[in-house]
Amino acid sequence: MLRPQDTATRERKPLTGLWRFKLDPAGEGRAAGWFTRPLAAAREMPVPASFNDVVTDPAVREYFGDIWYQTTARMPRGWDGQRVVLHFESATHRATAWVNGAEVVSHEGGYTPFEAEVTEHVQAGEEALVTVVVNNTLSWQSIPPGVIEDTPSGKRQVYWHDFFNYAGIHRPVWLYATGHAHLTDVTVVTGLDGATGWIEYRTEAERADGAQVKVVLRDADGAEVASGGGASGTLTVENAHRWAPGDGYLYDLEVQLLGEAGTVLDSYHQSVGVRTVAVDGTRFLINGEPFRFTGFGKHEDLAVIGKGHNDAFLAHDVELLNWIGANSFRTSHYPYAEAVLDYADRQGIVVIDETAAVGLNMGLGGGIFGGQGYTTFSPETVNDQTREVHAQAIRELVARDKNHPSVVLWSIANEPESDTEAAERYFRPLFELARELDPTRPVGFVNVLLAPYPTCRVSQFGDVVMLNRYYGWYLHTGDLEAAERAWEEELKGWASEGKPIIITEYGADTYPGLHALMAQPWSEEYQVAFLDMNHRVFDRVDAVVGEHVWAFADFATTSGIMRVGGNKKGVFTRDREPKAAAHALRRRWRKDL
Ligand code: GCB
Repeated sequence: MLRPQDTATRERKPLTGLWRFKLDPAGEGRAAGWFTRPLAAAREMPVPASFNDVVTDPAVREYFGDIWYQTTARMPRGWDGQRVVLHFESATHRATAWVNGAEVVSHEGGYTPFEAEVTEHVQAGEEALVTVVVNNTLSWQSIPPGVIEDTPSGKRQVYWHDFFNYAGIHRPVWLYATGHAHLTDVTVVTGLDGATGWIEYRTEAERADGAQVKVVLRDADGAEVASGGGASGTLTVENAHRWAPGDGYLYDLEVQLLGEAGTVLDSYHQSVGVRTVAVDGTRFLINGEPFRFTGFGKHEDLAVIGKGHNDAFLAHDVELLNWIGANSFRTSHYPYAEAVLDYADRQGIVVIDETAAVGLNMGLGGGIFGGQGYTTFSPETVNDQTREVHAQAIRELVARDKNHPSVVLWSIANEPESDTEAAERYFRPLFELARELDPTRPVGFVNVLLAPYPTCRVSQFGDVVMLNRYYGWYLHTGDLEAAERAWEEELKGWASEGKPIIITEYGADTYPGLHALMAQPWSEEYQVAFLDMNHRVFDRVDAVVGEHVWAFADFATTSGIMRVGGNKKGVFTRDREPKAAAHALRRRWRKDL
């Protein structure tokens, strides 16, 4: 699937703004044909945004089930005779859409795009009724999973990940038009041979019998540097300007589909960063040079709009990453908006790209250790069907993000159960799948403290070891000396595996403004001391090639005794003000100061 674009042959129209919105607790809307007419008794809701924090009614905030969104869009007059597509960048966690009463598409998974051709249901110059039913219920067969429990006060959605289950239409929705003969996919893989770069490209097209493909590569100044023809091929670039951390240099590959007499039937622009990624022993190499990750696990999480994408916060967050000396982040715990990855490409920020497979561990719940009363892997819980949904999530992640130079590593799950035979059986084929889909990038998963060295049975499949560890917080709370000893011992065990180790999470909840001379947990001083202790340990273990603090900013969670107005492990507050730890990290990471 290609991202909607405005090009010489393509035109798009955003459907962002206020949509009609209505909850459907009785689940009656489909049978009653709510998609055939304007939604009755609807309120208005912004798109893109989560609906949860826009409202004032707790019952709406916590609602799970069918949620209807509807808008009316006028087709541009110039789209007569064109192929028209309705495209969603995401709808959380699943959706079905109708155009003028006709069902056009259904999609499972809250963080990847989907689309449908709607040509036969619309008319240029006329209005079209676009209706979507989004469903935010989590089950054992959703990624992430959850269950609905019966409680004395009614049904309750339970899930095991430590962030609020925001839902709605979080990213832009588009209508776009192309000619009937059109490109459907472009893949680029890049390599380096000394100063020479090469770009292997593959294209796919539909309704394009007899059409030819022509490609032109231009540098950032617009000068043509290479060209070629054919549905696939290889271009070489002498003295290539490499994409590198901190230097987001991009070439533009224009792919044209040509008809008889050279008419341009379709044109698509793919940005290309020429770089390589490899793992060599305990080193993580970008362009053949050892790379050390500094940065954070993040969230898409903002006041009022929840997981709604916002360009101002994107630009500001990247300013803060640069200010603090972070060269990378992980899309914990789901694929982020595509605009985020485009921006990371242009800014030279390195990304660990994660699926939404979080919470597949019944030893954990909402950041709290302790049995959840279920068995993780069983025919009734996380089962073969779940694994197929998980596999599809990996396919869609790779399909969406394969061309981003910023993405250097796939993370196929966060903190699943990983010390059992069932876990080994579940994950082996998923690693095989990820490798088959993308042989060019390393693959890993994030290991939890419940499967410490040497008990993990899944890390054997990874090219890198990714560890979330909370020595000094959940373990040895307040006793950094004991934490330091225990942490170093475990880490040295992992180092003996001979793979690069990235510490994907380490962090301490910190209430901004709380101070303690004796560095007590929750104080700003303790967060600094906690990070210092971790850094001493990392600096003694050569195999550690990355440190991602948990978390970039404070974020919303479900409520509970372990959370004070959400998770407070942010180095920045939710509104992006620095805690003392931000300055301490800046001193460690900004080598130029
Ligand atoms: C973890 C999870 C993350 C939580 C964090 C915490 O290990 O990966 O989602 O928010 O711990 O703060 O407990």
